[in-house]
Amino acid sequence: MIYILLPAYNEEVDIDFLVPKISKYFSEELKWDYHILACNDGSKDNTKPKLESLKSNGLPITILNHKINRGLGETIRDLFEAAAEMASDDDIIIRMDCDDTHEPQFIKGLVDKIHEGNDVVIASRFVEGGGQEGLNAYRTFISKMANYFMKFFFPIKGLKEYSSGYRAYRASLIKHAIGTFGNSFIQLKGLGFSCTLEKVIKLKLLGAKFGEAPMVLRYDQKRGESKMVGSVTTFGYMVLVILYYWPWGGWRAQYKNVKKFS
Ligand SMILES: Nc1nc2c(ncn2[C@@H]2O[C@H](COP(=O)(O)OP(=O)(O)O)[C@@H](O)[C@H]2O)c(=O)[nH]1
Ligand SMILES: [Mg+2]
Repeated sequence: MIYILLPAYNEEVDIDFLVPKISKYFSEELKWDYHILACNDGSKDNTKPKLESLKSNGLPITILNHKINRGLGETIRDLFEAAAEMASDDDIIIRMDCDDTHEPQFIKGLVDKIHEGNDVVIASRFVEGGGQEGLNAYRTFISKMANYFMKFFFPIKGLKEYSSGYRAYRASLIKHAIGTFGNSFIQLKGLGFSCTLEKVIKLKLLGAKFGEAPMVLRYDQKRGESKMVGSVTTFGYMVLVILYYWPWGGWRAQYKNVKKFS
């Protein structure tokens, strides 16, 4: 079973494009069992009724709801905890953006790489067959700098794409991570999209094996506004560097003796 996690904040427009595509891809091409877990994070638009009508039309979807907007960190925590409860060890959990920039057609490549022996596979713009469309020069530059920054402070062999939230995880790894870190699996909850990087760091501390599969980021298809607050997210990245190294070796020392994932 494949679980698809969708964090959704004011995504009433793009959800109507993305979700039917996921459903069509699974039922007509992959012919695999899948289940969507979507979290409406206190949206002020019609995201919640949209999700509910998709469910009443027979889509395999579980909807989590936050009455107030709690941010991506808490939403991701809730989605991963719910998925870990529902999934069996050999299931796969895939997290995508809801803004229709992450095409479902790349799921097969992610899953294949898990079956080749990786524990986490990141949908990457920076491998052969990957790329991006529709990102302006400023956003391209910022994204490149952010990825250099992450690679410098948190080197993982062979990994080039750190900031993409489109990833596949072994469900057994997520269960192991929640069992190990508890509520600290995602510790920086109010700091923008830094939770996406924190997950990589925490899984690296568990000895997870990372891989990448190609993805073309379709920013040209995004109809809603970006919710990325660059300043908060950048601050979150800095905090992660400090926590990872400091004091007395930071998280590297603190989690040195935890049971590794194998
Ligand atoms: N739950 C929740 N999701 C959010 C929030 N902000 C952004 N998201 C979701 O996180 C994903 C990434 O945001 P997005 O606007 O696509 O960022 P961008 O692709 O970097 O421009 C999307 O699925 C959003 O709906 C938030 O405050 N709460
Ligand atoms: Mg996005």
